Amino acid sequence: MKKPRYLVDNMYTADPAVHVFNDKLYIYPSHDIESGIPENDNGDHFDMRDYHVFSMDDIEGPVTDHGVVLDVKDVPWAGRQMWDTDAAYKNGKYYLYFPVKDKNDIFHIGVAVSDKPEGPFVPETHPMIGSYSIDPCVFDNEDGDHYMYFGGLWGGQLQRYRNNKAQECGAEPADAEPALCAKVVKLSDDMLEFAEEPKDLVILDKNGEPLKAGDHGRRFFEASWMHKYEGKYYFSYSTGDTHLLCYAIGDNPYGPFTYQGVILTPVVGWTTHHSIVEFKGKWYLFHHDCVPSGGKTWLRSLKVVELEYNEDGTIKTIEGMQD
Ligand code: FUB
Repeated sequence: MKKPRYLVDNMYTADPAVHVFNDKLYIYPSHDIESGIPENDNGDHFDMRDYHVFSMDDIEGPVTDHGVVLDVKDVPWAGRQMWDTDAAYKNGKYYLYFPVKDKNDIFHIGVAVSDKPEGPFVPETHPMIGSYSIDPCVFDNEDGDHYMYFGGLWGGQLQRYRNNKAQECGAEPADAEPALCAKVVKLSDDMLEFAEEPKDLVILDKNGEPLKAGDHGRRFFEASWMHKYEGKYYFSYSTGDTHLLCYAIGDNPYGPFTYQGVILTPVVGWTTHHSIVEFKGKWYLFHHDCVPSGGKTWLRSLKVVELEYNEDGTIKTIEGMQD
């Protein structure tokens, strides 16, 4: 597959988390809707209310919609805005992790459980204790441990926190200060809670210095994803206001990670968000853009394109605006 392919044409879908379960691809996206809320820097126009799951037997084949698998009405603690989700498998159960604002408009991360990868999922009665901000990505380290990566700036509220505590007037650091970090945390054995305090996922430049808050072309903004390639850990993410998908490489799930480069140049639309997965011997980048909605940044559409590595393990940059 050399050209990107749109995957879903009867609804708007974004933020794809993709996993191989039982030899099939399962896609866990956000479900974008037109709710009429005006666009702002707080992301209020991303007013999503449920999740669908999709599956594919083949990368070129049909995409099956498994319908609504979790609705905001069924989450007792939820207020509004179901954003980027992810899923994981352990010991015969599937877990759906989702950020949603509580009734005081503060994002937390919830978890819902199913016997099947396609759901439906039954939510726990409370958010994961100690969780905050958005964009959970859950990585199976294939040694019995799962790690969650999370966080997002601006509307994602990460700037309100230091050392996992909410600040009175949380703001981003000054440009010359180290950038705010994505968070990484090991999950409990039962997959329902954090097993420890979340830690900073530090991204270093080639001189071993943490990226600075003013380095908008490289610093973490949102959309964490983790994958492993040839024994190395690849942390990828969006730079937000510079609209790039970038990556950094480390030797273990906690890092530190060293910045490497751009995976995807800007797409049509403000946000960019992705997952990277190996399927039947090839690697794919799932992502989204706003071409089908005519550029409405809150109405996005899923795409997939093949991703290639160079011999040294770096990733070949993909053009976001190719046909
Ligand atoms: O879909 C809402 C938000 O937009 C996600 O949580 C961010 O990553 C961005 O894609």
